[in-house]
Amino acid sequence: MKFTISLIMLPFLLTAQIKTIEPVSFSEVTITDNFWKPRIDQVATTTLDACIYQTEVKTARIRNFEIVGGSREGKFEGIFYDDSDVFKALEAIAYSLKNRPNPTLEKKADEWIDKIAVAQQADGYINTYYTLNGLDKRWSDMSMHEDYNGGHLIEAAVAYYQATGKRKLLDVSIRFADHFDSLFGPGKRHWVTGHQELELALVKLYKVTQNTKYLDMAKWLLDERGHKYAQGYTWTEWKDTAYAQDVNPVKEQTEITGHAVRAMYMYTGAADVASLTGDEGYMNAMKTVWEDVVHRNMYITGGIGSSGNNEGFSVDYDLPNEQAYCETCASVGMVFWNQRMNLLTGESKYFDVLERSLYNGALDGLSLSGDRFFYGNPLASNGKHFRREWFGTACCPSNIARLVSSLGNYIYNKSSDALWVNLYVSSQTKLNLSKTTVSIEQKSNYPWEGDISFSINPEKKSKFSVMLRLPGWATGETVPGDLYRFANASNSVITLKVNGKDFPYTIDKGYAAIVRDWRKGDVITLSLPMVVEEIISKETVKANEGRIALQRGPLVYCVEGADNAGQAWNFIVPENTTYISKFNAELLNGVVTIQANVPAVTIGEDGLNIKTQNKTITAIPYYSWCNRGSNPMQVWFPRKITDIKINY
Ligand code: FUB
Ligand code: ZN
Repeated sequence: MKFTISLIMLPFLLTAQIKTIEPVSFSEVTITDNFWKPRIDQVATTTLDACIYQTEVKTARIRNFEIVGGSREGKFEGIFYDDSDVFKALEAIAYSLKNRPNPTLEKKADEWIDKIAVAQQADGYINTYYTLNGLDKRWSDMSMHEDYNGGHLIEAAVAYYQATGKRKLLDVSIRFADHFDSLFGPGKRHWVTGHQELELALVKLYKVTQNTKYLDMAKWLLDERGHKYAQGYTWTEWKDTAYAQDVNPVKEQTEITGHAVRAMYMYTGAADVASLTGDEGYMNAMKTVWEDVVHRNMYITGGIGSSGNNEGFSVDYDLPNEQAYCETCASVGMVFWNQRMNLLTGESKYFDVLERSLYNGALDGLSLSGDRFFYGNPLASNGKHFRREWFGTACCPSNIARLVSSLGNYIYNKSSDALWVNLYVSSQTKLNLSKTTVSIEQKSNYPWEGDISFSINPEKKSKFSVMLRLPGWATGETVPGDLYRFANASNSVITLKVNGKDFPYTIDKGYAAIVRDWRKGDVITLSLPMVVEEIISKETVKANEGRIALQRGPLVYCVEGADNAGQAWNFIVPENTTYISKFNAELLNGVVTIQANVPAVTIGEDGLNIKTQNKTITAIPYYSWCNRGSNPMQVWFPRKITDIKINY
């Protein structure tokens, strides 16, 4: 029979081709890592307790649900998006229950879920703010986060169902999604979400239910933007169309604008929709906007959204250090979006950026004690910043908690005959590759050391590809684009061996491709050069003029007063400085420090003169600063004395 491809079939074929790469779920990955396992355990034992205490005891978030459900009397207390924090905490609990089963925690989650279910209206609507302040006003103001709250409900429900098999919350979320669908969509009312989130959540709901209605809704929501459909509606909270990424249709967008978290969530949903539908308009727009973010608007920490005014982007290259807003949630959003971009394209550069945001901008949001948080993550401090127990707008704590506890989602991708290793995190997983079951064990002391081993154990001899990400920082590319570059290209090389012998790998989209017949007991060893690199930023970034930053492996470093006699702003780092790095198990839960002997400026005893004398400065990983009280801190160090800001 002759087989021809019709134009109508093309999108489906594209979809089939694109969809072949998928992430290995956190539920199939056991993390054993020296760096991450203690953080994941700490989220389970400490961070979640803090979230539960704040959500249930210190604030009225759970009480609002009880009042709606009738088990308590009272009025709504809090902010209209507070329900979302309950859902995000539940999502973090779900991942955590899989990582570390805990019947008491599960009982608490079930209790919350019962209260949420009772608070759902008969038509599927769920929102404590409007239910207690007048249901007649619901869905009248696109900026009031009803859909944002609903999106977080869906994400929590999917995670809880996947972790526990319990579907009560999933059913609540399906009723909410169906309620939304009954009001909005083609031929019904327009809706431009004030805070994007529902798009990516609906994709998750589609994946778990396989009901294409939810994928269509996600795409419809994205298609709604950029047509001024919001005009004529009340927008209490919205500032302008650029703030809300509503100037142009998403498919025609080329520049990043506005609120950073909203943008990240929207582009995550758009990349998801592009992967699942093969829609080239979304694919191309995503790539262009991503370049605008990474090439012109991203901090070296992978943080984004420099301006506090709009909690987002300002103009290109406006990256102030001390005033950097860099919300923790925006870095978490960078992790989401870059994962989806990698799935869409197969290119490793998206994981290079993801790794940067994860280990630096996002992880900085969580204290080493697990119960203090940063909302903003500046790259310089005069010593007045401090970590807080909670915030009035408390989006960041549960966001970092859900990210850390779902880390297993980001380590591996798979197809029918290939495994991609995206993150170097010691872990075990078992997969079907080329029709056989393969156990994989990854081991390293990353990010402190660059030697990584993989035991590959197929049940029977089999040919498949193992693709190892060659991080940009190890191949001489600081960050994709030219915003940042290494001052001196290091001569260190990457080595890759299979069973102790050099393997002649090819490079495919930034991954070392090892294609061969694998047998039980095969071992890959990858050695990445962990050297201290000086980074220079493009001259157009005025804040970093005449300055360098330090990076070792994936970690960006800073100098904090606590290690430097209370000072972090009084030294210069001239060219040809020598750096010594060493692991200090006693410091900050164990970190590699970088030390250098450099000129430091002090004010003479007479108060009339300044003098310069050499001192040893100690730099620590950026994520670990401000864990010993408030301290001055800097990431970008001056080369010359004229660039020292002596005030600090
Ligand atoms: O609007 C909900 C959350 O509050 C946003 O994601 C954060 O940026 C903060 O504005
Ligand atoms: Zn936040």
